[in-house]
Amino acid sequence: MEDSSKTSTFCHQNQNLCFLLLHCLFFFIQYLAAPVTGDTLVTPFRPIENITIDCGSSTDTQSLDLRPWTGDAKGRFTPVEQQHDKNKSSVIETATQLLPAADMVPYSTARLSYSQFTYSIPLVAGPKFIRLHFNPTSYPGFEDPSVKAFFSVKAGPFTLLRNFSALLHAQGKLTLVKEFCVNINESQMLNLTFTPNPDIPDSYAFVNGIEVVSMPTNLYYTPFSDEGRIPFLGQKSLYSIENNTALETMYRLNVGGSEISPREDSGMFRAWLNDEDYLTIAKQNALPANESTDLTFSVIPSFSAPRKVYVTARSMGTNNTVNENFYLTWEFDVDSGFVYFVRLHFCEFQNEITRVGDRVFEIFIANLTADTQADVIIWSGGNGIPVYRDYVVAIGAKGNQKQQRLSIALHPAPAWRTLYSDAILNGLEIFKLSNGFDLTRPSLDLIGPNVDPIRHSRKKRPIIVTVVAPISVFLAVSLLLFAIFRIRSNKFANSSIPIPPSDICCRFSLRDIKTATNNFDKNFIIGRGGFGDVYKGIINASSTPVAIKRLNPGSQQGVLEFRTEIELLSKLRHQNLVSLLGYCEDKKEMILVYDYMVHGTLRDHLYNTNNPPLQWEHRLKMCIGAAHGLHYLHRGPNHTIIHRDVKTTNILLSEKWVAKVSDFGLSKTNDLSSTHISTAVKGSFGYLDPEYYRLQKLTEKSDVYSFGVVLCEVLCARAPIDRDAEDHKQISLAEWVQHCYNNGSLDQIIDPYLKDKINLPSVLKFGEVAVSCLASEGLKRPAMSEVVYGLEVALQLQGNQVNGNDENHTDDSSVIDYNVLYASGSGSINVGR
Ligand SMILES: *[C@@H]1O[C@H](CO)[C@@H](O)[C@H](O)[C@H]1NC(C)=O
Ligand SMILES: *[C@@H]1O[C@H](CO)[C@@H](O)[C@H](O)[C@H]1NC(C)=O
Ligand SMILES: *[C@@H]1O[C@H](CO)[C@@H](O)[C@H](O)[C@H]1NC(C)=O
Ligand SMILES: *[C@@H]1O[C@H](CO)[C@@H](O)[C@H](O)[C@H]1NC(C)=O
Ligand SMILES: *[C@@H]1O[C@H](CO)[C@@H](O)[C@H](O)[C@H]1NC(C)=O
Ligand SMILES: *[C@@H]1O[C@H](CO)[C@@H](O)[C@H](O)[C@H]1NC(C)=O
Ligand SMILES: *[C@@H]1O[C@H](CO)[C@@H](O)[C@H](O)[C@H]1NC(C)=O
Ligand SMILES: *[C@@H]1O[C@H](CO)[C@@H](O)[C@H](O)[C@H]1NC(C)=O
Ligand SMILES: CC(=O)N[C@H]1CO[C@H](CO)[C@@H](O)[C@@H]1O
Repeated sequence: MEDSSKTSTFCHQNQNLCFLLLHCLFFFIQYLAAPVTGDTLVTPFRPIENITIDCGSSTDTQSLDLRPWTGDAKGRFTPVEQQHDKNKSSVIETATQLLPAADMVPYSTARLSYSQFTYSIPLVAGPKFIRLHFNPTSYPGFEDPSVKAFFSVKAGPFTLLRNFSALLHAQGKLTLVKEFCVNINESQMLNLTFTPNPDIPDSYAFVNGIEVVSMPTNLYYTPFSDEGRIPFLGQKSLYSIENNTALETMYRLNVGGSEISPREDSGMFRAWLNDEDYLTIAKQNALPANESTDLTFSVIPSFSAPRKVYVTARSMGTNNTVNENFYLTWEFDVDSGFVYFVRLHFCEFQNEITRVGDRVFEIFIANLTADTQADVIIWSGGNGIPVYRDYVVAIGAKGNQKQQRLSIALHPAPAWRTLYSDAILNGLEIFKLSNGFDLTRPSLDLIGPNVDPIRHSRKKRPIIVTVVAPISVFLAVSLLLFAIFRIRSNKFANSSIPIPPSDICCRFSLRDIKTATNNFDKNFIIGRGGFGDVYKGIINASSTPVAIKRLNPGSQQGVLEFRTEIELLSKLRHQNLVSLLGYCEDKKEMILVYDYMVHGTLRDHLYNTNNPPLQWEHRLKMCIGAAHGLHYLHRGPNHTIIHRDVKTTNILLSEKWVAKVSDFGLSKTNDLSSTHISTAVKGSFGYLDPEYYRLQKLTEKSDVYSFGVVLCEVLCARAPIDRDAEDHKQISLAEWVQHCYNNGSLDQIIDPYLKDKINLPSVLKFGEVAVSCLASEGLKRPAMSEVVYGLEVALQLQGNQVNGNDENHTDDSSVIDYNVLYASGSGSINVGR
C-alpha cells in the first residue's frame, strides 16, 4: 500500500509543480491587489479555498451570516469510516438542545461515531486555516459526553487534538471553535481523521462543522528567504515558523474594541474577541475608536487584521503620575511545554501622537523583556499606519502544572525617553506552535527536569516611587530656566542695599530689595526659573550688579528649597560656584541675592544664540571650571552635596569668563546629620541619569551623568533633546554621541565652527571623558576629580594656546586648585590613561 502511494505521488510531481507555480502566481497577484496607498482602497483577502462542511446534514445550508455550508451526507465530503459495525455506526443527529438562531448552522447537526472516521478534502498547496466547530451536548444513542466523548483529531501528519473533550473545553458555552493553521506541501487530499480515545471503552468522536480556508502564504509562516526573523525571547536568538509547524490559535483579540465576527474579518473568517476578560485590572482606558481615521497600509498587508482592530485600542489613560508605576497587563492560560507565537498589532490614531518619542513604552511577554523602546511611530513611520510585531516565547513547566499564565505587560518608558507616559495596544494574537507534528504533546526540552522554566527579567519594583513632575513639566522647566539671567532690560535702579561686609552672607530687608528692583519692576526681570523670577539690581556703593531671585510665594516646595539653598550656599565658597551674597525672608517673601554673572549661561554661548561661538580652548576651560565646582560640591571638606540639576543653563559665566555652577535649589546635602536622601526624581529633561531614574537611588554619579550631557552640548553645540531630528537615533544627544564615539565618527558631529580649529586627539580625549560620564552604570562613571584630570589632558593635547594672548577671554579657571581637588583624598585617576 505504502509503496504504491509513494509511486503515485512521484508520478504526479510534475503536475504538482505546475500547480504550485500557478498558485504562487495567484498569491502574488493577490498581494499586488492589496493596495499600499489609501484606506479607501483596501480590499480583503480572497481565499482561493473557503470550504465549509455542515457535518451531519444531508442538505446544503446557509448560516445567518449568509455563508453557504455543504452537507456532508451527500457524497462530496462524506467521511470514510474505519469499521462499519452496525451498532456502532456513525449517525447523523439533530442536536436536541435549543441553539440561538445564529448558531443553527452548522451546530444543529452532527456527525458522531464510535469508530474512527476520516474526511478527505482536496486542497492545493499552501497554508490553511482549519476550523473545527463543536456543539458539546448529549446526542440520542450516545452516552454521557462528559465521560465518553473523548477523541483525537489529526490533519495529515499533524496531531491537532488528543483525548479531547469539547464539553470540558467549552467551559459552559454552547458552542466551541478550535482553529489551527497547517501548511499543505503539495496539492493533495487532506485527511482529517477523528479517532475516539481507545483507552476509554465506548468512547466516541463527533464534529458539527469543518472549515478550511486558505490564507496568505506569509501571514504567519516565515518567508522562505528569511532565516528566522522573530525574536525568541529569553533565548537571544531568532525564530522562524516553518512549513512543518502547525499552529493552534489560542487567543485573538481586538484590544479596546468590540468583538469582530468572522464575516467582518479581512477575508479569512477569523473571529476577534474583546480583551476585557483578560485584563488583570479592569480600570484601563479603552481609547475611543476614531472611525474616520484614514489607515495607510504601507508596512504590512491590509489583510493582516480588519480595520476595526487598528482604529480601536487600549492605553493607560492620561494620568502620567499613576502610569509611571503601572503595568497594563493581560493574562492568558496556556499549556506548559510549548513555544508560543505572539503577534501584537499597533496603530497610533490619536491626533497627539505623531512623532518619534511621543509614546514610548516597554513590552514584557511571559515576564521576559520583549522591547524596551517600543515606539509605534518608529515602527510604522507615522500616525494612522498599522503595524504588527512578532515574538516567540517558550513556556516551560512550573512543577507539574499543565497550564500556566502567559502575561503581556506594557509599561511606559522612563520619562526622559517619552513625551507621554503611556502605552498602547490595538490587537493581539497568540498561537501555540507544534512540537514536531504534534500540538498535544509538550516538548521534553521545555518540561524536562533540567529546564528551569525561563525566568523573567522584569524586576518587581516597589511602588514607592514618587515622580515629582511629569515630563511635560520637565520640559517646561528646562525651557523656562533657559531664559534665566538673560538680560532683558538695560535700565538699572539706584539701590540703597549696603554692601555685605566681607563675603559673609547677610540678611537684607525687604525694603532694600524693593528699592534695588524698583519695587519688582517687570523691566528688571532677567530670567524666570522654576521657583520664581530673577531680577537684576545694583549695589550702589560698588556699582556691582547683583542677581535677585524672588521665590514664588505660596509654594511649599519652594520654601524648603529656599532654606536649603541659603544653608548650603552660605557655607560654600569656591571660585567655580556662584556666590550667595545675602537673602531676605520677610513676611511671605523669600529672596536670594547672588553675584551677577555678566555673561549669562554657558548655553547662551553654544547654540540658539546671537553670541559669537566660543573657541575650543575656552570651552575646555569652562568645562574644567564647572567640573571643579561640582567636584567641590561632591567632595567638600565637611559635606557631600549632589547638585541634581546639572545643565548648561545652570553653568554661568562671570565677567572674566569663569564658569560657575549655580542653582542649588534642587540640591540635597548628605552630611552626617541627614538620615536619608529624598527619592523624588528631579532633574531636567535630557540630562536625567537613567540609572537614577530606574533605581531611585541618588548618588553624585547622577551629576556626573548630567555633566556628560553638558560636555556633549559643548562639543556638538546642540540641545540634549532634539525632537525634530531626522533620525530617531539623534533625538537624544547623549545616545547619539555615544553611538558616534563607538563608531569612530565623533569628528563628524562636532560643532561645525570647531572643525579645522581643533586637534583631533584633544577632541577624542574630550569624547572619551564625555562617554565615560554617560556609562549606564553609575559605578563605571568617573568621579569629578577624574573628569577634571581627563579634561586637562584634552586641554594639553590642544596645545593650550590661549594663555595670555587673548584680549577678550582671560580665564583663571584653568588654574587648578589641587587642595580643593583632592580635599577629600578621593580615589584614583583612570580617565586620563
Ligand atoms: C446491537 O444492538 C442490539 C440492540 O441494540 C443488541 O441486541 C445486539 O447484541 C448488538 N450487537 C452487537 C454486536 O453488539
Ligand atoms: C512553504 O510552503 C509554501 C507554500 O506551499 C511554499 O511557497 C514555501 O516555499 C515553503 N517554504 C519552505 C521553507 O519550504
Ligand atoms: C483524558 O482526559 C481526561 C480529562 O482531562 C482525563 O481524566 C483522562 O485521564 C485522559 N485520558 C487519557 C487516556 O489521557
Ligand atoms: C512537507 O515536505 C517536507 C520536505 O519536503 C517534509 O519533511 C514534510 O514532512 C512535509 N510535510 C507535510 C505536512 O507533508
Ligand atoms: C487519506 O485517506 C484515504 C482514505 O481513508 C486514503 O486512501 C489515503 O491514502 C489517505 N491519504 C493520505 C495522504 O494519508
Ligand atoms: C479622527 O481622525 C480624523 C482623520 O485622521 C481626524 O481628522 C480627527 O480629528 C480624529 N478625531 C478624533 C476625535 O481624534
Ligand atoms: C492622578 O492620580 C493621582 C493618584 O491617584 C491623583 O492624586 C491625581 O489627582 C490624578 N490626576 C489626575 C489629573 O487625574
Ligand atoms: C510571571 O510572574 C508572575 C508573578 O511573579 C508569576 O505568577 C507567573 O507564573 C510568571 N509567569 C511565567 C510564565 O513564568
Ligand atoms: C470570501 C470568499 O471568497 N467567500 C466565498 C467562499 O465561497 C463561497 C462559495 O462556496 C463564495 O460564495 C464566497 O464568495
